[in-house]
Amino acid sequence: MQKTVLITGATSGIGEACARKFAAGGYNLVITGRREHRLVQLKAELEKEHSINCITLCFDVCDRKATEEAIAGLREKVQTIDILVNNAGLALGRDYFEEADRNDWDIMMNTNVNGLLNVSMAVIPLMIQQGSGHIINMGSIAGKEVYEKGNIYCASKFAVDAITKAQRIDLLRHRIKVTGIHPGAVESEFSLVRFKGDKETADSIYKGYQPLNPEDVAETVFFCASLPAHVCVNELSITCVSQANPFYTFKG
Ligand code: NDP
Ligand code: 8X3
Repeated sequence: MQKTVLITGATSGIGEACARKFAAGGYNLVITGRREHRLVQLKAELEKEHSINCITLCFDVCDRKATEEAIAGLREKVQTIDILVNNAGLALGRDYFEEADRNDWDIMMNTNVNGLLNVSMAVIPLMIQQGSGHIINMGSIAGKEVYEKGNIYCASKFAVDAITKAQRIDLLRHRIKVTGIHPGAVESEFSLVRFKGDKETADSIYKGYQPLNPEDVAETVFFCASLPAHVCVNELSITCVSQANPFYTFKG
């Protein structure tokens, strides 16, 4: 039986690359995001290229009711959700703590933490019912070490790390694997979003070295999902060769 993977934030970057990788690997897909036209376009492309089915769900992960309804509607459409990639997330702003915009903080915490909880709580009952599952949460090296002006983005990713560990412990008895992936700098729409459309600043983040690309992270996610049923990668940090951690990137 073909397996199904649900990927949040599949309209760009890492999530989109994961959708392409899993489709090429023969998985059926459930792809989510707020930009419906991108979901529709990706579905058409992947169903044409690969012998898979792709369901699109357009909702905001911060909206608990919309998340619950969208995922409840899957019960009639898919037999199982074998893998959940909790990837939707963002950074907004990069400011000193006392100068930051509280609204940015609320959006980051709501998306990166509550959004991940909303999706997890909607999918976990299905995994319990089927007696297996694999949750892959997108953390960050920013969830391992706090850097200057990273404050609440870092806090949200530290929370993702703690939630990942908690899920791994509490879901053991249901045979649900839980993996945390912690990438360093990845060139995607991430910085454009973080710097609110300021392309020059966003581009400057990736100058002078070769960052990861979304496909590099998708390879890693797919690897973790492809291991034998009794094996779980608990966590994995991945950076480009020029980056050691949030503080040290060799540019030259
Ligand atoms: P992108 O901006 O390219 O993609 C972010 C995705 O998240 C989009 O598909 C977006 O979809 C979705 N998303 C954001 N907010 C919401 C929301 N409220 N509801 C539903 N979907 C939402 O960034 P990346 O691919 O780089 O980021 C993906 C994940 O990887 C994030 O969790 C990020 O924190 C993490 N990460 C990124 C790194 C990087 O350097 N790029 C490094 C480490 C971790 P839409 O706008 O259509 O809703
Ligand atoms: C994104 C990586 O270093 O910009 O999570 O915070 S970083």
